[in-house]
Amino acid sequence: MAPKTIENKKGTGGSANAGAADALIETTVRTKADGSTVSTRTMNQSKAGQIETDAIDDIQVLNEHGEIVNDSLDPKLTDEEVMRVHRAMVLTRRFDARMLAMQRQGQMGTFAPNVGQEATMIGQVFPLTKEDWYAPAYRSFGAQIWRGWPMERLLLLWAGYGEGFPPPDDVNDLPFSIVIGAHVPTATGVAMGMKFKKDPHCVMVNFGDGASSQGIVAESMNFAATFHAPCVFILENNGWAISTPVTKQAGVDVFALRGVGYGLPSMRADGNDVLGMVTASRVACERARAGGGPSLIEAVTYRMSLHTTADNPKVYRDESEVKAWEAKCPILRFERYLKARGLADDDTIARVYEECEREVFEARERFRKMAKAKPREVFDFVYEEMTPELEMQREEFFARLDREGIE
Ligand SMILES: Cc1ncc(C[n+]2csc(CCOP(=O)(O)OP(=O)(O)O)c2C)c(N)n1
Ligand SMILES: [Mg+2]
Repeated sequence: MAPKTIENKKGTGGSANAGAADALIETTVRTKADGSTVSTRTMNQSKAGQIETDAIDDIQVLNEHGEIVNDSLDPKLTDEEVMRVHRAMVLTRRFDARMLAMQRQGQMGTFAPNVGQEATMIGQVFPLTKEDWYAPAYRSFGAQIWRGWPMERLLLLWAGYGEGFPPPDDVNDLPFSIVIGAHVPTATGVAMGMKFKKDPHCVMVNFGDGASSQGIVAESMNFAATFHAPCVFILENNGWAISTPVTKQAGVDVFALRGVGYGLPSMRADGNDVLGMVTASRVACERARAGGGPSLIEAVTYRMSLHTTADNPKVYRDESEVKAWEAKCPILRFERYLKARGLADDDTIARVYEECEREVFEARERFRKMAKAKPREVFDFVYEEMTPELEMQREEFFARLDREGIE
């Protein structure tokens, strides 16, 4: 069978290579009973491996050694900005590690770790303003902290407290959905509304490689493209959708091609290079705000840790794959860059880790003071009007709590 791989060629964002595409189409002419002819155009699968497209921009600024490999794409962040980006990535990782420890100690609910994806997280939200909207998926707490979510609120959220769920009043984020891809049409809808109201801002939504196979995600991208909605789609290709590898997720290995199919300007960024992510995201946000419509960014990264705390990846993936990605660590790479830029040495970096660790501990203390179980809430939040059976159960349960002196 012909290989299905479509190789991506480094490009400049021009139109797809029409010549190569034409060569893939075969025209068959069939004569009907009445003598008229119909022609059918089909894809010549035997040539599918030969598609070359320059419709996708490849974006990398820092290589694995922290060296600038493409100066023209460098977002030229100030000293203060790069240090803030570094701190945000470290804070994300410390928060992640602490939440995992808390979960293992029974103090935290199930959550989806973010280790290895910090550059994707922070790079994508860096260009957003407070007025722009952000619709995160469930593995996005680094980005949420950057956007202004207090860490204790995120701890409440993952520990199952209702008050942790709504975004803070002054943060233009949407609540996320555990139903894969379900938040993507909402983001497109908000973007379409913004266009209608001539609101000059944009909406960013992130989702995974697995989510990109959901029909609703395809519909959302198509709607956004058709109606020119100011929406930035971030497709986080982290190699896995629970135990399904990307090789079993799609007939292409370049997920950015999905955007090309809808007519979205599409980029493929090194998701472990925070500067590349900032550039890709900035280009897409500026395009959206300027009336240029939606874009797609495939962020190529890797889920270093568990899918969620309920999962053990050792049963379905080879640890050597994880080891290979350790060398591409987004934080270590950025630290090499900071050192070469003369902004940090081992001591300054160690101090950032200590300060972030302290911040996380302080948030944990605030969380512990707030996390008071409210058993009477178990009947709230599901039905606007409860069924008679539930009413009865509630009465019975409340009577028992009253007898036992529980609030
Ligand atoms: C509609 C729906 N189907 C299945 C699931 C179970 N599920 C939870 S996470 C997940 C994989 C998602 O993978 P991906 O989109 O790549 O995101 P990642 O977890 O890798 O960040 C699945 C199938 C779900 N939550 N919702
Ligand atoms: Mg994934």
